[in-house]
Amino acid sequence: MKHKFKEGFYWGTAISALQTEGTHSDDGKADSTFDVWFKDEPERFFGGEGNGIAVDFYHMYKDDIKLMKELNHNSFRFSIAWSRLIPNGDGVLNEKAVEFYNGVIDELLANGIEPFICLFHFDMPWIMQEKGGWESLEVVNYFAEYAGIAFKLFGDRVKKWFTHNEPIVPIEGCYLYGFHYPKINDFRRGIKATYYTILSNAKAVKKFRELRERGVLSKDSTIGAILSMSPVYPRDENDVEDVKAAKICELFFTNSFLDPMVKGAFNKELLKLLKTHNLLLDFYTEEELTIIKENTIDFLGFNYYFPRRVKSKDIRSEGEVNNPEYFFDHYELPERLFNKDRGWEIYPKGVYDLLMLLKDEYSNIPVYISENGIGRHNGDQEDTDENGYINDDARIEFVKGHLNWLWEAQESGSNICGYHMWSLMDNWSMSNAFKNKYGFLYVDRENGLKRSIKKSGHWIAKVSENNGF
Ligand code: BGP
Repeated sequence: MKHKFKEGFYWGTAISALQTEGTHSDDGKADSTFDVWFKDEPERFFGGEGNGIAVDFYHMYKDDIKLMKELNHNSFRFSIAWSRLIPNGDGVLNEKAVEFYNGVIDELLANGIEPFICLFHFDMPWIMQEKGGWESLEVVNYFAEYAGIAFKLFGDRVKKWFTHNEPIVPIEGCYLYGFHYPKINDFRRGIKATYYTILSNAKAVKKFRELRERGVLSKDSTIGAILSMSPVYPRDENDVEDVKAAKICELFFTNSFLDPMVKGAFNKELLKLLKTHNLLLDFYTEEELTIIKENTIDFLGFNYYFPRRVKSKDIRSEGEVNNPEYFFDHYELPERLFNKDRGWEIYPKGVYDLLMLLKDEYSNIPVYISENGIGRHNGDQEDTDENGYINDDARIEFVKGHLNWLWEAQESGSNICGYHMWSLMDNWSMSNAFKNKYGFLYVDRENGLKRSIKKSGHWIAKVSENNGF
């Protein structure tokens, strides 16, 4: 076998609460921004479908865990819905939520699957949004309190924790490009929310460390964050302006979160750029900067879907900077391989380039791929045979390509320790609703949400069993 992964390599998948659990508000869950937004503007969601019962992981988790076992998972990432666990936001627990998450954790452990828990995967409780969401220091403190509660409730069994999933996405969606509620287009507010999200990470990490030191959490528990990462490539690496454009893009989309979370300090070049454009806000305190400095993450998860390709501006920007694209244009590689259902370029080597960046510039922090995958709409349909079996060879090729480069990175000294695919099963997503199907499991929404394993699921089961391919 050529591609053998190191011992203890984590194999599995990821899901999030919002996208799979289903709301089930009769069991005490309060609204998140997505619930409210859907009530107001259902037309913003593909097919006019809200998350509703999603794929009902809330009731079907035991059977889903059986299927994970068939896929030979040794680990699995899911998220807690803050608005389910603490519906009023004030520390009073929803016992049904505690029961549900305990059930999931215990069932995973009974099946030899290590739980990885993420605290925030896009689903801001409405009550917190009303207090200002990530623009509010009060919400930051509530988040740290929620984190502490979750650590105490579940940390006796869960050893792998994450504060945020792709924290840049709510910034892009809520404050820059309008694809998440409250759909604001205001760079300065986005920068403020970025800062407070970073502070919330550090405060949750601080709480985690205190509890670990006091022996409430086991000594080998670790905490990380999950970032959405794309390598940034200039159109022409010999063109100074293109290279400069790519560098700026990287400052905004990579260094913004990675530097404070891993190195404990904001990137100096990014700060300089913000200052030059009068975007550097001055509401932070020295005490907060110290918290950020002293509470960096133990390990990193990153989600990789596509690379970013960038060129210098065709038309020079003028006036106020209102988003990062003030500084660069996106560029499409004419000969690129891409997923026509989703429009994203497929570039497996990107994963290697990112891992080398972490190795060389971020002290080779322990890292694992926390999402990677291919969202197919017509593709999965076209590959379905007359018995309803999905022969998704394209997904297998996609995974194989990325695993190949992951293995190359391992051989080149990367501290890579696992691979989670997005996703266990087809699920609902923010605004794309049920359009893009990412699962190793097909979910038959016409037939009681019945799950069945796709060809790619059978394939990955073998890879996981053999710890390579
Ligand atoms: C990631 C998110 C996931 C998931 C995925 C696919 O950014 O962390 O939650 O939804 O993207 O996105 P989409 O369903 O929009 O294709």
